[in-house]
Amino acid sequence: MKIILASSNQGKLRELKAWMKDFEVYSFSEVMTPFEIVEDGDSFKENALIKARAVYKKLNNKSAIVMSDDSGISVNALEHSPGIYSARYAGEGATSQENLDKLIQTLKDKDIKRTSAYYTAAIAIVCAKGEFCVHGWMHGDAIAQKRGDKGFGYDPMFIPHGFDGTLGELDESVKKELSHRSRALELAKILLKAVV
Ligand code: ITT
Repeated sequence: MKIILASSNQGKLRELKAWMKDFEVYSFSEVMTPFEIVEDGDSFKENALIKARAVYKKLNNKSAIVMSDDSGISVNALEHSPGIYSARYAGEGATSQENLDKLIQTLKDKDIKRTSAYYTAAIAIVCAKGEFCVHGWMHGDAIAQKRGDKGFGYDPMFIPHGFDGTLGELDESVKKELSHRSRALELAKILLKAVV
């Protein structure tokens, strides 16, 4: 089964491709000229559907199956921000390093060293059978420092429940087992089997 991933985020693409070994997976930039998708939804679900829909429409191939991932980190003490704004927390066009630094600085400004946080992933599938969306979450703590260089995005400041290290320090197998993305993917794989 051939699946097109509507994402330009290299960290996500690496994880999605590694975790979907039993499927033939391509990023949309491998099958078409990449184009800008405006993510102006009010939820992870809406933004995931906007991305998958845009790529499905552009492919103009009824039998295509397009999958997208909209995700982010939410810090309870910051009224659940940055949430859906995780990719542009430090401003439009900000790098993941700038977003990470800004979240650490925001915690430091509030004198917070460690606090509850969670990641959310919404995975959307758009194909001839319709539009679908599933979610996954990972809970833990955000800390006001970077530790480790594994993973991507906010991983160096996130400690999953039950561990001492950040996702930047822990073996990648831990994230693969526990993450918001893998939990959403487990459900997405069930959906995929139903839509082909
Ligand atoms: P696409 O829309 O092209 O998929 P994006 O980076 O713009 O890429 P999002 O709008 O979903 O994707 O933004 C999610 C941001 O949240 C992303 O840029 C990361 O910084 C962060 N994020 C999401 N999942 C993460 C994870 O597993 N580990 C670390 N950071 C993550």
